[in-house]
Amino acid sequence: MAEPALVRFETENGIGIITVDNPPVNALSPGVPQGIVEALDKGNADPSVTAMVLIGAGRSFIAGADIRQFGRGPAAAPPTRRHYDVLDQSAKPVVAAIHGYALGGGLETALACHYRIAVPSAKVGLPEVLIGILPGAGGTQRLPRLIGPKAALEMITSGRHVPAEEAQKLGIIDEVVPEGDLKGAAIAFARKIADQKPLPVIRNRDEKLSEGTPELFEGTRKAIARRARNQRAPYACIEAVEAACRLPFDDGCALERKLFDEQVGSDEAKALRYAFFAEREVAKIPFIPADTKLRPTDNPAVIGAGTMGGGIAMSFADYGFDVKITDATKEALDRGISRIRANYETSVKRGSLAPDEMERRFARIHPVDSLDDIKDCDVVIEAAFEQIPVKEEIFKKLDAIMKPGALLYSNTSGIDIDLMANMTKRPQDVAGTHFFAPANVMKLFEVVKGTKSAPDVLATAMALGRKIGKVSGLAGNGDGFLANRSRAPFGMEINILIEEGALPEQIDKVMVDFGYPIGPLAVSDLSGLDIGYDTRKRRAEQYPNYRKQPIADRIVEMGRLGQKTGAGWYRYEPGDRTPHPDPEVTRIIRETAAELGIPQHEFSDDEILRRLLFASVNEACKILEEGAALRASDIDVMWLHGFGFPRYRGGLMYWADTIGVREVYNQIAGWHQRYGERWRPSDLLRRLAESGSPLHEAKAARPMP
Ligand code: 3H9
Repeated sequence: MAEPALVRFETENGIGIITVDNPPVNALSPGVPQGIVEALDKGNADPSVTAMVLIGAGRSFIAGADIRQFGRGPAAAPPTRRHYDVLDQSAKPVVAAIHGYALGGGLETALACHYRIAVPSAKVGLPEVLIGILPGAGGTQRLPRLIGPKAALEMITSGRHVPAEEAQKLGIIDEVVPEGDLKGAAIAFARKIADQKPLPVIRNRDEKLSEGTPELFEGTRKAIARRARNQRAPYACIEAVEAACRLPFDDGCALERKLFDEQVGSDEAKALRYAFFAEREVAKIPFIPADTKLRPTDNPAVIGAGTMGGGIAMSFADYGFDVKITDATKEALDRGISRIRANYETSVKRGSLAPDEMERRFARIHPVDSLDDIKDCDVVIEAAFEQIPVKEEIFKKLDAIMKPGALLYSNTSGIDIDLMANMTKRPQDVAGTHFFAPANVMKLFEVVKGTKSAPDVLATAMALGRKIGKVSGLAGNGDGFLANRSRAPFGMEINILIEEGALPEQIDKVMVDFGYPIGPLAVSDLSGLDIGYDTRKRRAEQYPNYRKQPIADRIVEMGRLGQKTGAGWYRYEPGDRTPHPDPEVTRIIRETAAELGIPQHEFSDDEILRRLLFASVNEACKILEEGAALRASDIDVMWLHGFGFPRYRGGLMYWADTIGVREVYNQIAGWHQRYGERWRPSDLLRRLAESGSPLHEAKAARPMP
């Protein structure tokens, strides 16, 4: 059977309709640009055609170049006529009819058309910077000519998706048309143009630019410096827009192309492309069919109005859900509701949330007195105290009152899901849905599989996470599940390094230079050191071999709980969050180390980085060995969205591959000899090193229990 055509051409009422049909997102894969060129040639050659419409089949206009083709070397024969140029030069006007997404090369295609219309739900953008490149098909030259360099610079350096109505205000879209019959509206629009004499073929390459001042570009460079640290793509974007203001169109395009070619094969671009595809992969659970029927989740409830429960309720409200929330006492519930309100008010004060939108969201959060008030909910997320008797009481009660088929999820970060599942007569309906603090901000949503969790209960949890703007990933039900377990050795190694003579400020600097937005010790001060202290105490009681962290304990026992007490690993001035290195902390470290007889060393930055991250790489391999993670790339996604790992380094395992699996293994094996058992290399790591297979491509060694 012949392959279906990627691009179709037909005529309707004197208008040529060019339809791109390359599911799922109409990427500009090989064959699509050529198809557009052929269709344009047909339309221009056909005397009955006066204007043309370019439209996408399925759910989108065109989502951009086919990212999978990047890094595969040059195409066998680069096209002699690029569809952007052929569009631009078409003698007959072409109207881009946009629904879904017009992104990257897709928006560049639309910009090369002479008119653009869109439905209100459509989004346009040049998100190339997010995959480590810059627009490479004239976007940096056409967009500033269309909407001015300032607005173009903002769109191109942020990569954000701009909704149709805003795009119309900016001048990208000529007309927003009602949803429903985009093709009909585009034909009508094209007819209106075709009736004019001479034919108005508007090419924005001809526009002149004026307002691009050196201050604008310097100001943008300064403004992005923090988030663009260690990256080149955002600066290449600025350079290309700057060129649009100073060079003729074709010269600007040549510079843009040169920068694009330099950037597309860079380590930064490779890592960001990897992250993009890893984020799509993490959504797939190989042992659950993709067409599994999901359970309803329209009517959620949260149990526990503490910091986590409140943040979870906000996550629902932020994405349009009406959510019920309850707590054991009226006081706790009232306190929780006040905290939610205060959190929203902070966002309003910061300017990130409009006051009326805040009221809308707040009104979706419904406090209720007791568990009986949530019995008809489709889904419950339990976020009560992390104590087994508390969980027992709640799950037994839920079992007794909830309607059949209701989803019983727990936000626990440390309690065995099976324990809770087995407190009910419906263990198949129970699973973990682990949020990361602050729950309304952090994107990671760890779905924890209990031994008896039903496939549709897991699939629904994964989908629910996505519905509230999270990145869902599946974890096995081991101690610490997946994300926290893989990070625990990183935290432990920080404390050991400090005992051995590294200072908090040195460790934080290494990690910030590496790309973290903030160092791990400054983060601990921000969240409060008492949380870790309590966890350590619990673990020490639970596990007799648990390695104590005497310096961290001593800091807390001195009343230094972090920012909230004005001192932790650092000291703080009143009303100021800047961490200042504290000689008192140095004294505690030196004194405690001397008492314990731990020799002190100087550490190079590289040694610190490797000690911290390799410890976690080894643990991640053990997790894969046990089948508690499906794929190494899932672990990477969890580090990106749960722990602020720098995205342009791909993720923990991807980064380790940039060092080399053999080197990572040899280093860990060496430390095993030197420091003992905690560095015992995982078998999986050894096997990967022996075969030279990349860490980031590793899969679970056995099925998830
Ligand atoms: C570019 O255009 C460069 C030009 O300037 C210059 C060229 C010379 N390519 O995300 P989803 C796949 S750079 C290949 O789950 P959604 C995706 O992997 C490009 N594949 O759907 C997934 O596959 P699978 C600039 C792509 O509805 C499936 O489509 N454009 C591409 O949640 C569904 O994706 C971008 O950066 C692609 N471009 O979100 C846009 N896009 O089912 C990148 C998607 O096998 N794309 N796939 O896992 C997106 O941001 C989102 O996919 C989008 C839809 C918002 C469009």
